[in-house]
Order: sequence, then structure tokens, then C-alpha cells
Amino acid sequence: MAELEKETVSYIAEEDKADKEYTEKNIQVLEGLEAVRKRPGMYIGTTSVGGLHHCVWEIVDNAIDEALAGYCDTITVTINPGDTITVTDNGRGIPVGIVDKTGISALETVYTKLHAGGKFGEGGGYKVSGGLHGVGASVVNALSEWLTVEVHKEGGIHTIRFEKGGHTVQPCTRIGDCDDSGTIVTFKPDPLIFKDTVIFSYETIRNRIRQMAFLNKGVRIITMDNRSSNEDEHIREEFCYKGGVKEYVAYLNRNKTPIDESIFYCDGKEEDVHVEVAFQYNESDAVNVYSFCNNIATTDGGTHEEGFRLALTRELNAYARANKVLKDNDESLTQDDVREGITAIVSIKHKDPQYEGQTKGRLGNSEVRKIVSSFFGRNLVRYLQENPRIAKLIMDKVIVASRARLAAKAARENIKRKSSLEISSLPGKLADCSSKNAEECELFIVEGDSAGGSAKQGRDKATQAILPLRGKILNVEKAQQRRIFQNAEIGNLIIAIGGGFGNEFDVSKIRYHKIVIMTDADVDGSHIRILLLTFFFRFMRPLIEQGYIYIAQPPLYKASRGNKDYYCYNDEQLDVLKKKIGPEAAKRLSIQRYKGLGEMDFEQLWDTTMDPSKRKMIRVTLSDAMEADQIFTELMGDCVEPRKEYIKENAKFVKNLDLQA
Ligand code: 0RA
Repeated sequence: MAELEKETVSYIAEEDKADKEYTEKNIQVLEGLEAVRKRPGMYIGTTSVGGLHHCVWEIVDNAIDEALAGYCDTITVTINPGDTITVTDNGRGIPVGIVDKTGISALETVYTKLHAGGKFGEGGGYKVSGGLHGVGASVVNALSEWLTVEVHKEGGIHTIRFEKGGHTVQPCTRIGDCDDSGTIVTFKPDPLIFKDTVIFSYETIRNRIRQMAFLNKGVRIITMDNRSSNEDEHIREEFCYKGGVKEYVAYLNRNKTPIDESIFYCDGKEEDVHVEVAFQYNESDAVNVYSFCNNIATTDGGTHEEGFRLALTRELNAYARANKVLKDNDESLTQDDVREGITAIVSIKHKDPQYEGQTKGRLGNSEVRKIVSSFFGRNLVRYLQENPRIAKLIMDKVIVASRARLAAKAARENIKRKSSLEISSLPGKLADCSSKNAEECELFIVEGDSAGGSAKQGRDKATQAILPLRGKILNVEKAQQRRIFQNAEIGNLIIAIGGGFGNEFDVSKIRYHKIVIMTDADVDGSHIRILLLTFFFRFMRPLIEQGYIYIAQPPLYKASRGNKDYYCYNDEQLDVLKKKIGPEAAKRLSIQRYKGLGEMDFEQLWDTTMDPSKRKMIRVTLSDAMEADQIFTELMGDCVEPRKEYIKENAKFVKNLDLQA
């Protein structure tokens, strides 16, 4: 700890002593920035690659605020050679006049005073950058090797330059004339702070900027990457969505099959809260509701999302009753029924957002529930009235969901009854381990009965359980809930794992902390692997989120010389082996390419793939459930084209995958 603090001591402390020119006020300001350099994590979360990019969001947020206030319509974000960042906007330009209180320019104040923000006087609009870390431009300045701002305003060009964590080396100076207005910020993150990396990811910036463009309709944002010395390789992309989150929903559904082209959309202000909602139903049963407050993803939902859910359930029930889709004695539609297959964006902008929960990913403002519920509800009622044809399609969809729920309930209860009877009703095919301590227990899901046999013989009976799967499990993306729970292989899997499934899945009840998918290195093996991952993603997502799912890595080759066997897990390793033993010996190698796990005897399988001291396994992680859903849909949904594309691009992940369309 002490070590760390010594390392992060800023330039400012050293130089303050020598520099007598600073007034007391300025020193206070610099002490503020120094605090940022001492504990950067408190201001930008981390000093690794995430924090590095956070600096960009911080500066972009300021430009977005100017756009939301109605004064700016174009923003550019450029990665320059040397990995510096330039953000430009064509707003009013940051004020350059002297601020009475500090005696320095407003521009300098904004960049050197913590929480000075960008709000001078009224201005209107939302100070959106007060979000999760929303800390303002001064924090970026504090964490930069240098930072310059050029302001075009009222006929003059003004510049200012800071170095070494926020030292003003050139105060705001008028350097020329202009007839436009705007702000140009350029900065170089300090490698003393960002020790892991100071290299920006264009993809990361582009993806976030695209999202910003969806969430702030009409604002044109251009991203550029000019780092290559070859100008032909420079990248420039433009994002501008006049339809706002309506276009976001269209984008998210681009590879799905919507029940109808039309997308619900409403946008307006109620009690000082700006509410924007869009949704569209798909033929699948996947629920994809994404919510935002002040352009920040609220991954744990909150009152805005609740308001949306309440109104959707309330109004679809009311419509169903009024139009006799539901009869008097029928059960009402549940929140789950009305969400099945929906892709929705709920985006609000709020002057004083309160975030809750461990990761501050939940919106807490209680008044927002009612505001969203009533604003969205009103607009939904009108949409259903004005679009009876679409209303009917939605009714069909939610009624099917509700019937499937009732039918699945019976099948479910059946499985639940079985799984509550514990050991006696564990699936017959499961060769369980003797330990009951889930932390040390591993479940190998093995393709085929013969490989299952070898795995059973070779395993460590104390901690390793084997569940052979015959044939292919259902494609859960396509199959309906009801059918899923009637599928024997899925039933076995659910009972073996022991934590239930779906909404009721309880990760604390699972019987194994490593669940290992062990399939052949061929087409069918890859298919089964993806099917299993889809199943876990849909019905036991915490297993993936908490890192309990693994993929076994059986070797691809056995190379034998005399009575010595070498196992190689890929072509590269085989080449390395050949080089190591020399060309003569390599000629005498007898190389066997394993086509399936079944070709290995139980000792080989243990040695190469199951022995915890030697094996390699890939841990499946889902850092971004949103992206993962896209991949699963592309791989498993109705459209064939994206699936082929994905396979081409990700040949490493889905080795030799050649899914039948
Ligand atoms: C407040 C007032 C005025 C401009 C801005 C904020 C402003 C801030 C930023 C930050 C990035 N780009 C920006 N552009 C504008 C102008 C007040 C006036 O002089 O009319």
C-alpha cells in the first residue's frame, strides 16, 4: 500500500515547492487535482484499460451536454498518432472570460477545479455527465501528461495548455480570429498513471460512441483512428440516428425475426424527466430489456425499468380483456408472459439520478417508476388503438407465451419433484462423484456413450462426475419452453446440476463448481458445445457469469516415437515438437489425429484431458451479456447468413464448426 502511494505521488507536489507564483487559491485547486492522481481509482474506477477509455467518455460527455442543450450537432472523436485523443464539438465554446471568484478564466477553472463541471448560469438541458463516475474534465486533466483546449467563440480563437497532471503552462490566450464556434480538446493520458497500457482500442471507442449516438438522437458523432502511418488505413465512421432508441432496437434486432416491422416508440418529458422508450417483439422467447439513465447503462435495472414493466403488463392485460382475448375467467398475463421475445430500450434523462446497489448499476429514484409507467403506458394504449393489426400480433404472441407457461408448469413440477427426491432420483446415466462438497466437485458433460464410458473409468471418483449426453440436445433458441422441459437430456442436466433453472435458478444449490463441456474436436462436437452454452446462457446464466462453466481441451494429435507418446493440442504444438526432435526423428513419428474422444482409452483421456494437474480447460466468461446474446442469436436464430459470418470470423472459438443451416 505504502509502495503504491509513493509511486503515484504526482508531479504537482514536487513542483509546488519551487514555484512561488501560485496563489493560495491555485494551490488549493492543484491539491484537488493531486488527490485525483493519488487515488485515480476513486474517480475513474480503474487505471487499467477501462480507466484509460473512461477519460475519453468524460470529455465526450461534456460535448454531448452541449448538444443536449441544443447548441451543438456534430462531435468528433479522433485517436491521433501517439495515442492522444482529440474531441471536437461545434457548440458555443467553453466560456473564456475571467471568473470573479478565482480571478482566472472560466476555461482554466473548468479544467483545474474538481467538480467545476460545465454549468455556468442556466443553459438548460441536462448535465448528463453527472453519471456513474461523472467527474468532469479536470479529472482527465489531472491524469494527463498534457492537455490542450482550443475554443472558438465570439470571433476569437483561444488556447490553453496544461502539463504534468494539470499544471497550467499557458493560460487562456487569444491567438487569432475565427467565424465559427466550438471546442477542441486534445490530451495524452499519463503513462505514470495508466501503467498497464496507454493504447486506445478503436473498437471500444466506436462501440460506445455508436451507443451514445443511439441514446442522443440527432447528434452526429464521428469516430476516427489516424494512428497508422499509412493514410489509406485511417478509419472514419459516422453515427447519427434521427430515430434515437427506435433505431437502437432495430439495430439489436437486425439478425432476429420480428413479429412485425413496426417498432413502438415514444419520447417526451414528464415532470422534468425525459423518457424515451422503444420495443419490438421477435419470434424467439429471449427477453432483452436494456435500460439507461443519463446515457449510462443501468445493468441492474431500477425504477425506470420497473415502470416500463408495470405499464407493459397492465396495458396489455387491459387490451386483452377489453378485446376478449382473455375471457373473464382466464388468468391474467404475467410480467414474464408480456416480455417473452421483446427487445426494448428504456432510456431516461434525470437531473438528479440516484444509483443503488453494489456496482451502482440500479436506478433508485422512486418517483421515476410512476413517471415512466404513466408516460409509457399512455403512449402504449394509443399505439395499440391506432395499430389494431400489430396489437393482434402482440396479443397472439403473449397468449402463446402464457399458454406455454401453463403447459411448461406441469413439466416443470415434474422435474422439480424428481430433483427434490435427491440422490435416489439422480439420472441413471449420471456417474456421480462421492464428495458432496460442491466446491471441489466437477461435472463432465461428455458427448456420446462411448467417450462417457472411458471418462467414467478414467476419472477421479471422489470429485469428478460424468454425465454422458446422447445425440444432440435441443436447440433451445428455437425450441419452445414446453418442449425444452420434456427433453430428457435437458431434464438430466437440470437435475444433475441441482440448482433448478430459469427465474428460480439458485446458484447456491448447485452440486458442482466446475461444469466441464467435453466434446469432440469436430463439427458435431462444436455444435453440441454451442447448444449447451446457449442453454446455460438462457436458463442458468449465473453459471456463466460466475465462471463455473469450462470447456475441456482434448489433444488433437498423438505423435508416437518408439514407445514414447506426445500429445499436441493444436497444429502449432505439433510443429514445435517436430522441430525439437529434429527432421530425422520427425520423419519416423507416427502421428494420429484424434477425431473423437472415443478414440482415446480411459488412461489417455485422464492423462490428456481430465487430470487437474495437467489438463487445459477454457473458462467460459460473459463479461457482456448483451454481446453474448447477439452471438447466440446469430449462431442459433433463424437467419443463416450471420451464423456463417460469425463462424468465419471466429474459427478459433468454434473450431471446425460447420453448422448445418
Ligand atoms: C456552459 C456555457 C457555455 C458553454 C459551455 C458550457 C460549453 C461547455 C463545453 C464543454 C465541451 N464543449 C463545450 N461547449 C460549451 C456558453 C455560455 C455562453 O457564452 O453563451
